[in-house]
Amino acid sequence: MTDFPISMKNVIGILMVIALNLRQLRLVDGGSHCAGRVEILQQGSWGSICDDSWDLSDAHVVCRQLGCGVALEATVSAHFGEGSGPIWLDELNCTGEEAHVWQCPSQGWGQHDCSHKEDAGVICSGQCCTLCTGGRSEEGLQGGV
Ligand SMILES: [Ca+2]
Ligand SMILES: [Ca+2]
Repeated sequence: MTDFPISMKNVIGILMVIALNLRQLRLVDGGSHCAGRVEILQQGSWGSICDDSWDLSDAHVVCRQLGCGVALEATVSAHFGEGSGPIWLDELNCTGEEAHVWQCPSQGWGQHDCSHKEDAGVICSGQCCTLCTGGRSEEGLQGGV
């Protein structure tokens, strides 16, 4: 057991990465895991995203993150019903290239001027394209995204 190169510092670093990755994303009340109200698990609470500045670029990041292809529609005004937890993010300004939706510029966790009447949602193209082709060839299907 002398060749065990991971120091305690490394272990703590790894655990912190794991803890950060416990943040989760889901779509609810849309009838499929690829459509619905956007909810993020942060600090142990599922919360929603405000529809201010919510558009297809933001929605694309959500769809890709979930393995659901591309976004067909970014829905606003609680199209999929109102959430009940915190409103975690507002004024999202994704370029569409982010790997995780919480990496997009926003006002910051919990910083918003919204109510759940403004919960953002998304309708994604679905899981088939990603699973069947390995992930990248879904681009172009939607022409002009
Ligand atoms: Ca936006
Ligand atoms: Ca706002």
